Amino acid sequence: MATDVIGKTATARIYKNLIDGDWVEATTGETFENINPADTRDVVGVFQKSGKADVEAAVEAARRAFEKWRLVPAPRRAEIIYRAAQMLIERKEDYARDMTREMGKVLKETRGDVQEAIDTGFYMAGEGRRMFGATVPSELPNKFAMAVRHPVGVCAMITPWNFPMAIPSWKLFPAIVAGNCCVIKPAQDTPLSVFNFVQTLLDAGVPKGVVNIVSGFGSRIGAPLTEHPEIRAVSLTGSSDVGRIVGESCARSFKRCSLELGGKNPMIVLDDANLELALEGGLWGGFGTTGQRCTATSRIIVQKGVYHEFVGEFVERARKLKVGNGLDETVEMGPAINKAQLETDLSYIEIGKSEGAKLLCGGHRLDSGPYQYGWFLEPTVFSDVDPKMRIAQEEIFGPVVSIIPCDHLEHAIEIANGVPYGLSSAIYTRDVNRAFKAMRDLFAGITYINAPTIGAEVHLPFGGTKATGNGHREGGFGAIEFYTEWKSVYVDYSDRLQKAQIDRPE
Ligand code: UN1
Repeated sequence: MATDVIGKTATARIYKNLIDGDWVEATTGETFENINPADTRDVVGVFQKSGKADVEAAVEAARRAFEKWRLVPAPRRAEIIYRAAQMLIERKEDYARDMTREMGKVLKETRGDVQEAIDTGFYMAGEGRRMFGATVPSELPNKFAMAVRHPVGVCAMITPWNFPMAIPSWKLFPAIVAGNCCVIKPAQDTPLSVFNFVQTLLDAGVPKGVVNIVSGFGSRIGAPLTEHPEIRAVSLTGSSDVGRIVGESCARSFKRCSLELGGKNPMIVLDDANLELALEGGLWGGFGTTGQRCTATSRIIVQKGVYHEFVGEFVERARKLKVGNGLDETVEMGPAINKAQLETDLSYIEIGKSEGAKLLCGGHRLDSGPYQYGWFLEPTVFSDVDPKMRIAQEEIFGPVVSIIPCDHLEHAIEIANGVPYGLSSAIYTRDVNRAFKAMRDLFAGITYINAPTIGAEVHLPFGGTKATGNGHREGGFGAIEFYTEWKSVYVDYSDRLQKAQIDRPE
C-alpha cells in the first residue's frame, strides 16, 4: 500500500512498481519526484527509480502470466478490456486533472487524451471477436489450409510524456486482447497517468502479471528491458535518437520492434484556401499541446498570393493565445514539459534568429507573476523561413512555428517532403484536383485535407515514413498486426502422405 511523505507543498503519494499484481518498491531503494511543470513547487507523486533487477522480476512475472493468458479465449479477454473502457469513462475527469498536473497540457486536451484511451479500448474489445486470419485452398485434395494469429509473447512498452494515457493505451490494449503479457516503462515526466490507466485495467479484471509497471529512467532500465531475452517485442514512442538505439538493440536479438519517432509536419495553405479555416487550423496544430506532439504543425507552407495576409493574421492571433496553468479552463496553452525542453525551445529560437528568419512574435520565456514557478514560453512565430534552415528541418517539440513561402502546389510538396521525417501532413485548398495530388504525393503516414496535422482517430493506422519510424503502424488494425504472429496451419484429412509441390496430377 502507498504511504505518504512530505512533498514540497503538500503530501505526495509514493507509487510503487507493479510486478505480478503486487505494488513493490524498486530494489535500488531509490525514488524520483514527478513535478508539475506549471508549478514546480507541486510534487505530483514519488515514483520508483528502478534498476535491472526490477526489470527482470517484471519480465519473469509477465512470462509466467503468459502461460495462462494466451489460453484465455480472445472474446473473454476483450470483455475485460470493454469493462476497463467503461470504467475510464467514469474516471475521465479525475484522470484528466491528474494528467494536467503532471504534464501541463490544458484540461480540454487531457480529457481528450483519456477519451483516446477509451476509444482504443472499445475498438480493441471488438477485436476480441475479430482478429481475422485467413483460410485458403490447399493445392492437395482433402487438405485444409489456414493462417491464424497467435500472441507474440512478452512485450515491452516504452511510452512518452506528451500523450501519457492515450499512447500507453494504443500499445497495451491491442497487446493484451491478442493474448500478450506486458512490461511498461512510463515516461519519467508522466508516470501517474500510466499508473491510473493500469489501475483501471486491474479493477476491470486483468489478471496479475499480465501488465507490469517498472518506472524509472531510460538510461538505466531501457537497455535491460530491450535486451532481455524473454522480451519478444518492443514498442517505443520517443525521439529518433532513442529509436535508433532501441532499434539496433532489438535487431541484435531478432525482436519485433515498433518505433514511432519524430516529425516536422507541414501544413500547406494554397491561394484558394478558406483562409479563416487555415488560420484556425494552424493555431491549433502549431500551439495545441504547446507544440509538443509528434504530429504538431511545425511548418506552415503558404502560397505567395495569400502569404502576407496569412502571416499578419496568424501572428495577431498567436500573440493573443492565453498561456498558463492548464487547470484554468480559460487557458489555451500550457507550459513546456520540463526545464530541458524549455531550454531546447529557447535554443532553437536563437538558431532561427541567427539563421536570418524573421521572429514575428514570442521568443521569450515567461517567468514572472503567475508564470514564476513554471516552464512557460510565449507562442513563437518565425516567417520568411528558408526550407533548409535548421528551424525548418529539425523537430523542436515546442510552440515554435516556421512559416515558409512557396510558389505553387508542386513547390509546396517539394518543401513539405524535404525533411528527414514523414509523420503527418496537411493541405488547405478548395480545389479537389490539387487535394488529390497532395494525397498522392505527400510522403507521410498521415495526410489531412482542410484540417491541421494533428487529430488522428484511433481506428486508423498511425505512424510515418523515413526517420519517423521503422514501417510499423499503431492504431486500429495496424496494431493487431504488430502484436500477433502468423501461424500457418495445414490439416491433412486424406489419410495418406501427400507431398506438396511433388504429388501433382499427370
Ligand atoms: C503524438 O503526436 O505523439 O493525432 C500523438 C494526434 C493525437 C495523437 C498524437 N491523436 O494529434
